[in-house]
Amino acid sequence: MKFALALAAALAVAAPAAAQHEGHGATAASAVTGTVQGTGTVKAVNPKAGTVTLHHGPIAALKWPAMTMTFKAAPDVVKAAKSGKAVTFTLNAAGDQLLSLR
Ligand SMILES: [Cu+2]
Repeated sequence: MKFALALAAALAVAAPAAAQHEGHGATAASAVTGTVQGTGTVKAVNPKAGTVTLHHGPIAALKWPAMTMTFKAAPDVVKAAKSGKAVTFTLNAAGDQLLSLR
């Protein structure tokens, strides 16, 4: 996780983004390029809606505090998500799509 944290810090310095995330308030505007890493726990999986709900730790690159939120995800990512599982995950730059988790 040291690498991921360093990366997140680098991204936070390098980028201003334009993502407004419900629940993150007005400070969520961040210009991140590439992807964003985080860690958390899967709280719910909704294959029908194509969403995964995570309780994630703080994500410096997006200026997010720890919180629970729901992300859109591709079917294979939704399939890999298991409720209750601790995961390391990757989001898109805007922080509104879950790209992968493990
Ligand atoms: Cu969040």
